[in-house]
Amino acid sequence: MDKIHRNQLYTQAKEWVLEAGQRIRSKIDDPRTIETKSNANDLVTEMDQETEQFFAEKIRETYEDHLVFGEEGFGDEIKSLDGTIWIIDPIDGTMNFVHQKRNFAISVGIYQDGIGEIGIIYNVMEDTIYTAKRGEGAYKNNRQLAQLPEESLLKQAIFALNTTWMLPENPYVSHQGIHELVKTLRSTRTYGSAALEFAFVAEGVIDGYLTMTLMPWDIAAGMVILKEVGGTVTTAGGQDVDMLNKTTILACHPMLHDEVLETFVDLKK
Ligand code: 2AM
Ligand code: CA
Ligand code: CA
Ligand code: CA
Repeated sequence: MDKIHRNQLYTQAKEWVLEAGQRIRSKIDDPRTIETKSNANDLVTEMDQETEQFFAEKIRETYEDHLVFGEEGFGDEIKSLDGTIWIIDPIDGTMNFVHQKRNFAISVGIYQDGIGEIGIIYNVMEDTIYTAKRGEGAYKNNRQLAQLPEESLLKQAIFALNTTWMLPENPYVSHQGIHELVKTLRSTRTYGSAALEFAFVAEGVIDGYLTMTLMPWDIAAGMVILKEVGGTVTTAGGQDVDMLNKTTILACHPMLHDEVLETFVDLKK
């Protein structure tokens, strides 16, 4: 994608994200219809659905040949990464949206033939927007984010970790491995929005994010943003991320990435 095209697309995408965010904010105190999906804690509201529909309609009206890959099913059936694909999570952190009325984000990644060109993560209630265009740096609002520092050590790092997969019955990581990781880290945080967790790593307010079950729409924007500040993003086993399927994620400073992979992430096969 050439720079002029990318800039035009970025300007349009950002405008729609801000508009969608404004709609959510204006309805934040409305009564909610909350449904569940795969289990009792997997929530979805009419606002998740309306917001995804908003994007799907705008994109289809404006860019006939673009495709939409979204969580709530208003997009296209995506079987390959060919073409221009908007990978959208209309509300990332639905549980926070429902329970806290904050700490959730709109996440939009635009990919061209599998390459992340644009990433936008909007912390709706804070009115904070993280953006990146490939090769042009990452921004928080109008301020460019610094490159990650040259050196980083696990013993001084804060990682975002979701405590549910640290339970004994988790099928992914051995008990011993995860205990060692938690003991070695300076501390952990759990924010409940994968997109914001990526944005916080890019911003340098946390140093890494390790998680076991994410979908492409959770990470598409965050990967573009984090790569622009020199972060490394792979699966928890160090492989390239598959942008079509469910995946594990290790997103952090390159030095920490090696340290986590070498020492602690002892994935169960
Ligand atoms: P969501 O709010 O859009 O569903 C919470 O730790 C994070 O994990 C959120 O980003 C949440 O996205 C995501 N998440 C929740 N359930 C998930 C699931 N079953 N598969 C993948 N991601 C999930
Ligand atoms: Ca969801
Ligand atoms: Ca999500
Ligand atoms: Ca969502």
